[in-house]
Amino acid sequence: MNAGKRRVALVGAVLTAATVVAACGSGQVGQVGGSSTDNKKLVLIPGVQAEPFYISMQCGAQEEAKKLGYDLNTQAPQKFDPSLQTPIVTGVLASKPAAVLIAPTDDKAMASPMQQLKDAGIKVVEVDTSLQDKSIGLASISSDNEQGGRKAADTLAQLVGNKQGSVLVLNTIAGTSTTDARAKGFEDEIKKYPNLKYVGAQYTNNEPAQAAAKVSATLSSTPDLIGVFATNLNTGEGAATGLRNAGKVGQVNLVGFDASPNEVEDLKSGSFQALIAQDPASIGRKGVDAAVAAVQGKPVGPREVQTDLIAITQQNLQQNQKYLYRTSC
Ligand code: T6T
Repeated sequence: MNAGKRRVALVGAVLTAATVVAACGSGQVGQVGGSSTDNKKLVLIPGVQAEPFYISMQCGAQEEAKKLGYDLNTQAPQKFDPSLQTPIVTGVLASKPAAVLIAPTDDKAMASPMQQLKDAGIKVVEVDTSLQDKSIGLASISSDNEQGGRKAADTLAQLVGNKQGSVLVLNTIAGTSTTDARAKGFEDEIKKYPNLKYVGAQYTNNEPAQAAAKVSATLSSTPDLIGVFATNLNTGEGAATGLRNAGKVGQVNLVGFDASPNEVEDLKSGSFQALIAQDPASIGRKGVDAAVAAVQGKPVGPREVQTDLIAITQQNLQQNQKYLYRTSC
């Protein structure tokens, strides 16, 4: 055992002893770590702060926590980056909540800090993104992202009709479980349409400006570009800017993921032809349900829970208002 692990083990042992003593003192049967049944603290750690997808998730989680008599505190990194999310996890560990709901920003790099939560007796639930290691999170709540990618491919093919041309995927950061799955679903499904030539995926680092630049560069190198699939909100917003700058709105069909207020405005004005919207508030609510069940020692339910996805176009926007993301609760 190295020095770091020994320190974590020691802290874990002290926390366990302290919790048992406290619980015995109040006449209750104690559980280990942060998860005694009278601990009502939950923490949500989204992928990035001030972003409508995660704000909507937070709203759903907060509502559900309140209903169940728990306090939910949210702490998010400034960027979608495991080196910024890790210190948040470490700080949360010290505050000993009963459970943590987390959207890991990398499917491998976040395993070690999340394991520390688990080792301290804190219940861990994944919301939205997930780790490759399935042994840390008790439950994982997300959209069926691969199916979302397939839906994007079918929607794009329908929009293009019989025309021929090239299609591009703009992805975010490799190692993000959700967007990797969306790109894979799209890539598999687009093969069904021989009139569409898939020219591969490019990464935007989750930066709208990089997405806009990649669209401009691809328009120069691939003059028959007929479609773009942007795998998330920032990438989609940037791709729409790129098409506007190049005067290609409507000529190149843009299918985005998510439904931020900017994306919805861009759908109305025709920069996007379709958006694959998720249901982040449900992800938050179901995440809290799983976390509270675990804290109370009840069955958590299935480990993988999938929430709705819907393809929104100008035609069906009106009846799908409940899927549009929020910027405050
Ligand atoms: O698309 C969502 C989320 O599902 C993904 O994991 C990361 O990007 C978003 O937060 C949108 O920016």
